[in-house]
Amino acid sequence: MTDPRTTPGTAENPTTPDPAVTLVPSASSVTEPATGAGVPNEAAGAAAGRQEDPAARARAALEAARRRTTLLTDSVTEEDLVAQHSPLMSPLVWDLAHIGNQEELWLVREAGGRPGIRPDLDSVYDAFQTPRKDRPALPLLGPAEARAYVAEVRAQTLEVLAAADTSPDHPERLLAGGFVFGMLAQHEAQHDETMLATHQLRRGPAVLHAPAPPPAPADAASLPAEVLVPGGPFTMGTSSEPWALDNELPAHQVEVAPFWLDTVPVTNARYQEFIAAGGYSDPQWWTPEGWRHVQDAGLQAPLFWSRDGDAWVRRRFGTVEPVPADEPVLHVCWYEADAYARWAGRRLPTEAEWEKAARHDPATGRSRRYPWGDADPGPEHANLGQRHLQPAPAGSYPAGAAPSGARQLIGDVWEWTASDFSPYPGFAAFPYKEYSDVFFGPDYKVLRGGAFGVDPVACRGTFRNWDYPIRRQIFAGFRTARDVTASENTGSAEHTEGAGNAGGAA
Ligand code: AVJ
Ligand code: FE
Repeated sequence: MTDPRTTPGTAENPTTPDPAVTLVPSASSVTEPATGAGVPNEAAGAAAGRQEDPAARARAALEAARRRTTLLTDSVTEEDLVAQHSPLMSPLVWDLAHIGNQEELWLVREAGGRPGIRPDLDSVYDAFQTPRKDRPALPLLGPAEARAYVAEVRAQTLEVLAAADTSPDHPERLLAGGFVFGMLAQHEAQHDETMLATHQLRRGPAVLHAPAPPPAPADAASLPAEVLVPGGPFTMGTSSEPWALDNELPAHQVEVAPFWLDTVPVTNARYQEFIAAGGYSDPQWWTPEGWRHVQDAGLQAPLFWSRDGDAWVRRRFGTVEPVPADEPVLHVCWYEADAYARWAGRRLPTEAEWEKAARHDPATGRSRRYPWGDADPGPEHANLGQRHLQPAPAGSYPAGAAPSGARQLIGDVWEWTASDFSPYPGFAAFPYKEYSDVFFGPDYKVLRGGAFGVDPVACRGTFRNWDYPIRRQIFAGFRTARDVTASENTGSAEHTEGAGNAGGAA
C-alpha cells in the first residue's frame, strides 16, 4: 500500500473534492470477507499489510519523533529549557531526558537485554514519583547532559532494533510486530505534544513558526449542520492494530442507538455566541461541579483569550491575533464543552458514539482504522504532526470525511467526549499498569481524534486520550450530538442510510 505522505502534489484541501477519493471504500474493506454477526469486525488486512517491515516503520517513527523533539528543545534558550513555564508542565529539559530514560528502560534494557546507561536516573524521570510542579527541584540533567544522554540511548536503540526479530508472530508480545519500538515512538510523540503545550504556555516572543492551514474548501459553508449515524452494533477497539496501546484492546461489539453528530467541531464563532449569551454566568448550563469550577477559577472564555474592545483576541505561540471565527474552538475544559452543549440544546457524544462515527462503515459493517479508510493519514486527510500550529477551518479535509459525512474527526483538536476513562471488557494492562490502568475511573474524561500537535503514529480511530475535566492547556475542543427523536427514528434501513449518504455526498 502506498503511503499517502510520500505521494507528491497532494493538496490538503482540494477546491473540487474528488468523489473517488472521498466516497469509495478502500480496496481492503471491499475484498475482505465479512465475518458473522456478533463477531468483532475490523479491517485487519490493511494493518497487517502496512506492517510488511515493522522494523523500518519503527525506525522511521522513532526518527520522526526525534526530529520534532530536537526542534522543540533547540528552539529555546538554555534558560527557557530549564525554566518552569507553568506549574501544569515540566521544564522542557525534564521531558527531554524522560523521553531518553523511558527509551533506555524499554528498548535498551528490556528489548535489548543490555545493562543500561544511567539506571540511576530512573527515579528522577519517573513521572509517578514527582508531580510536574515539583520537577524543577529534582537533580535534573542540564541541557547539554540531557542532549548527550538521549543521543547515547538512541544510538544503542538503533543497534537493538537492527538486531531485533520484529516479525508479527514473534512469541514475545513485546517484540511482535515491533510493538515496543512503536510504543516508544508513540511515547516520544506524546511528549512532543506535551512540550508543544509548554511552548504555548511560555511567555515571550514567538520561536515556533509554521504555515497556516489552507483555507476551508468551497463546500464548507454549505455542509449540513449535523450528520446521522445509523443505529446498531459496531466494532469498538482493536485486536489487529499492531501498535495499539493496551487501553484500545480488545475489539468488541457495542450497540449504539442512532444519533445526530455535528458535521464539524464547534467553532470559535459558535462558542462566542455562548459567551455573548451569558453562558458563563448562568448556572443552568453547568453541572454542579462545573459551576463551582467556573466560579472558583473565574472562567470567562477559553484559555489564552482576552478582550480587545468589542473583539476577542488570543495568544498563540507568542503572537496575539484576532480569534478566527471559523476555526474549531481550542483550549476549553470538559466543563465548558459540556455547558456549551447543554446551552445549544444538545450533549457531548459518548466515546462509543464518537468511535462509531469515526470508524463504522455502514456499507460493509466493518470498522475502519480511520474515518476515510485504512490508509495511514496523509496531509489531505487530517491536520496532524505539528505541520501547522493551529486547527484548520471547520469543514476542511473533505478527503478525510467519515462515511457519515462528518469531517475533522481526526486531527485539528482533541474532542472531549461525555465518557469517563474506563477499561474495555477483557482489558489487560500491557506492558505496564502505569500507562492506562491506574487512570481508569470517574476522575478522567476521554478525548478522541487527536490534534494538530499529535504525530500520526499516536493517532488513529481507536486511540484514547484522557485528562481531568478542568484541564485547558491541552489542544482540546469538542463537537456536540443529540438523540434521534421518535419522529425521526423510522427504524428503516433506507431512512438511516439515505440520511447518512446525504451527509457524505454534500
Ligand atoms: C495519554 C497523554 C494522558 O501525557 O499523561 C506520556 C501519555 N504517558 N508518558 C500523559 C503519557 C506516559 C499520557 N496521556
Ligand atoms: Fe512519559
